[in-house]
Amino acid sequence: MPDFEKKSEEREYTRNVGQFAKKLTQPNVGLYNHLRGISVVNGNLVNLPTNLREFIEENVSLCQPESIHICDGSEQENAQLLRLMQKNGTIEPLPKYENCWLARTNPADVARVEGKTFICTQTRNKTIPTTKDGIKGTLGNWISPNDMQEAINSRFPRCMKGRTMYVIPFSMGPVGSPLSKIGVQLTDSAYVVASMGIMTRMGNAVLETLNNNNEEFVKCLHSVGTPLNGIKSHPHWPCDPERTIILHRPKTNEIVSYGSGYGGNSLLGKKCFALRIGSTIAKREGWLAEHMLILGITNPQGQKKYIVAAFPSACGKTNLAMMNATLPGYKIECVGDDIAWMKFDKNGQLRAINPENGFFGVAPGTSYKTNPNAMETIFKNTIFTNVAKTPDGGIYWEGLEDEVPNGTVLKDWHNNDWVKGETKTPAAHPNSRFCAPAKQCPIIDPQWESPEGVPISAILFGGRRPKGVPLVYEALDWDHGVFVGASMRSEATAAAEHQSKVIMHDPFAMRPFFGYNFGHYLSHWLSMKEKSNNLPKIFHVNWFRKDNAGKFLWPGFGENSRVLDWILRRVNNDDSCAVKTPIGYVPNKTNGLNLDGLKENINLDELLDVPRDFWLQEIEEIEKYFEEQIGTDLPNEIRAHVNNLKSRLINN
Ligand code: OXD
Ligand code: MN
Repeated sequence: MPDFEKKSEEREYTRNVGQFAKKLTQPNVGLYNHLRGISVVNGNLVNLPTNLREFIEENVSLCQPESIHICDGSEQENAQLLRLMQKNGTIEPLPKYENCWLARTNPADVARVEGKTFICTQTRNKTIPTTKDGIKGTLGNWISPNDMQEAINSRFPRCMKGRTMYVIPFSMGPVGSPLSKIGVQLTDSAYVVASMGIMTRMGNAVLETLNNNNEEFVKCLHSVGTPLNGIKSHPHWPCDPERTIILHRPKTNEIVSYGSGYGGNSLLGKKCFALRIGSTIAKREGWLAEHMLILGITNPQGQKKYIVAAFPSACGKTNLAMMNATLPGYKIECVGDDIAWMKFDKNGQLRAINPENGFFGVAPGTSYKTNPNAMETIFKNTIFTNVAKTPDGGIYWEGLEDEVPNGTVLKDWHNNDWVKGETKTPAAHPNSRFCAPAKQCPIIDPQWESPEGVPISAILFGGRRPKGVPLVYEALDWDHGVFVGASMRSEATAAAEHQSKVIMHDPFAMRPFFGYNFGHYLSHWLSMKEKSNNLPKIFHVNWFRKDNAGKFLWPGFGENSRVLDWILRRVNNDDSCAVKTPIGYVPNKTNGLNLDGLKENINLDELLDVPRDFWLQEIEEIEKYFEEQIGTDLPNEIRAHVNNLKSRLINN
């Protein structure tokens, strides 16, 4: 079709949808639920608040779906979506378990795409710090308003042709909590709807809150897209990897995602809303949106405290959040495994909610040995993606070797035969996932949905550091703690498109998730100290230190309760268990860590050592990183801490 004809057809269509939109705003509009070929197959547009109806109409006009489905969040709706996906080959049942499903993605759509994720602000410096000349910035990607519009214009028109547009009203956080926020995602993926139904509170209750309070909502538009040359491979998992783009406009609380159906790219409540847009809202409103687990820990005296912890993707946040403590008398309960929204209350107590409603956990490595509570969580009402399947309709991934005999022929994540003990390629993709309801976790905290949030006593930062970084250390004060968060580094993971094993800077475990300039984010964190006389203490942990032979020095998992015990003692101002080093307080070697009953021999000298040469090099590296990446946006307090650490190391 010549271009001008295409344009005139587009104009005609826009006019039609415009009329459709106009009619929808008139009384009795239910009559028009089947208008101009766009049928509303579930729900009724007339019942929606005007701002939501306008959002839908605009994007119907842009994306031209065949039908609209307003999600109510009911069991029947979910069952209907599952049936549809089964029919289309998107999922298959896992008959070994109760209501569990396996999805296999297009192998080109398996992880978050950090390089294609952008924040849109008028000026670049609002989004990313100004880097030193010639240095490529690694703290997010900026896009101008014009380029964002261009990116949308070149991808979205008619992108939902022949498909259903689902309207997902969802709440991040318990519906109605003062700490919660509402979003509405439009998507053409039933898989996304089913997953959002697990990961968020979704459906009519949220619509009611929107209606009653006339609330603003975060506008999320998502399409799996269609490649320019049409879908050739994997028709059960449409996507457009070459043109995938994830866009955020903080000023208007908008998220626009095109081309991917998987994970953080498409479940827009998670990274896009709860972290990127969330952090910009938090900055405006004076709170914190962080990539942190939340757990409750009760000691043998019955004293309960809550802590949050920020580790980069796939560093064991889910394992820690659901840990079975090995230290007698200790109990861990899980509030959340990935994201914390935190605010100081009027008494200066930091309180946190988990904005999510489910776990989207990395499957490989999860086992009865590493995380029995996750295993108890995931065998009903769960969607697994890119894991392998056993002949009896169960799941399999690397880490479950003890569960399946050698010689068993499985189907790997590509749906090819895979022989246990023989085939050399991984059975499951390294970023394969389970998506399971949080309430199924056997150790879910009784307060996990508390609308006011749980009180936080300690903040942990951490990462995978094979060398030099002790098992645990405590920051000297709040500002120093912010410096520790800013200095975080870790081995890269499979959750994104990076190669493994490189030690990467990942400040606050937020590097891929900042919604605004990291220098300004640091100032925001520093400013929090004005809000309280009772600030949580800040710690850094590293379960992954190795000896010279490459062997882990610490057993990790449930034994990490011993580290939490030390942290609680520090929170309770026990000075007898710590010694001061140039980097902060570490457990003293005589009565620091409680090692009673630990089977392994622990080399405490190596595990807790703070090697001067290593740290002199580390601080050089951190200073270089700050100068190159944050430049003039680095707050003076953080610069002072670089110099202070240097002189403590030199004078020690
Ligand atoms: C996640 C991640 O999926 O951090 O939680 O990548
Ligand atoms: Mn995460």
